[in-house]
Amino acid sequence: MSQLILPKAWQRPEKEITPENVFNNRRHFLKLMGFATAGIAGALVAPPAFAKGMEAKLTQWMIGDNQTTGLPPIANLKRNPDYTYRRAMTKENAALTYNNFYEFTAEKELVWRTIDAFKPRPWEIAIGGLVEKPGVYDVDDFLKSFNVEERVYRHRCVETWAMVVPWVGFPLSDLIQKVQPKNNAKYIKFTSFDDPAVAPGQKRYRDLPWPYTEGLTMAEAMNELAFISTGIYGHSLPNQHGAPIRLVTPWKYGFKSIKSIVKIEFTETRPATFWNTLIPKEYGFEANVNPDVPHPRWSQRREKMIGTGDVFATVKYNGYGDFVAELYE
Ligand SMILES: Nc1nc2c(c(=O)[nH]1)N[C@H]1C(S)=C(S)[C@@H](COP(=O)(O)O)O[C@H]1N2
Ligand SMILES: [Mo]
Repeated sequence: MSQLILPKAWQRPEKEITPENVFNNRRHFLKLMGFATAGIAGALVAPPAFAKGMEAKLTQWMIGDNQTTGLPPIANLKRNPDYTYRRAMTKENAALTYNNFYEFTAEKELVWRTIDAFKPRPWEIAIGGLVEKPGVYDVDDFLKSFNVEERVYRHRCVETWAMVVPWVGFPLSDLIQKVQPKNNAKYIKFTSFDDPAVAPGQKRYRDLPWPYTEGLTMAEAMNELAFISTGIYGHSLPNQHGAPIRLVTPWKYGFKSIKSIVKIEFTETRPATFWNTLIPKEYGFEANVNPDVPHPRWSQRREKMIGTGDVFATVKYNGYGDFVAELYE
């Protein structure tokens, strides 16, 4: 199906895994998942107390009152006023220090501390499958042809934490128009990197269905809300948010918003995806935010903002029904 020629670094290293390791690792990973979930009610209010030496790293990311990462600001950035969020913006230090990025660790407070070996440059992105213009591009060359804007979006993790952050990027539909999918393309599949040498979670939980993958229908992908993010808070993406390029689908649970993309493919059939493969009963392919459909292990009626601990009622489609409800009628 795919015409891609994959660079060596993306190929899964042939590692021997014994059945015993597979079982223990998977059980441990899933246990951590459950544990993290049970901790939600208490955890998120303040950024964690950092171990000695780690404060310096955070300070390095947070320059003065702007709480920026120290990454250079993006010039002439315009905030698109079409997307209202009706909630207080999350402070950057809260978003930087509470992440889901299972390639690194299953513990959200620790992602930012396990991510320095990961290098988002140089980076290649492959476009393939049912598309007129397949190719492998240097990410910076590829991104040059898109105009970035800022959009403030709500984000709702399936595990009930939420945030409001200013993403920098461009509509996914711009990318799709550029690469010209064929008429029989029905889905778009995204693939993250696979490199256990720099990602301790991938090394430890080697039997999970890496690389992380996600997908959308073409209609969802063409919706104006679907966004390719290359930055956050006015600068490029720090590692923990999915550098150098990620997806943002704010009407869906956060796990759909795949980070650190290396491959985008157009397919005729629905692609297998990471969480859906691992636990299909708990993580559906569609995964639209919906307070009326509980997760098998917890209610989805309420959500808690990271940084402040404010609790809100969860809204269908995460409040973006005006944009997307028609896709599902
Ligand atoms: N590659 C990859 N992408 C990922 C994840 C992940 O573990 N790996 N976690 C997802 C989940 S569950 C959420 S809630 C968001 C979190 O994004 P943030 O850490 O930038 O807030 O990223 C999503 N994208
Ligand atoms: Mo999530």
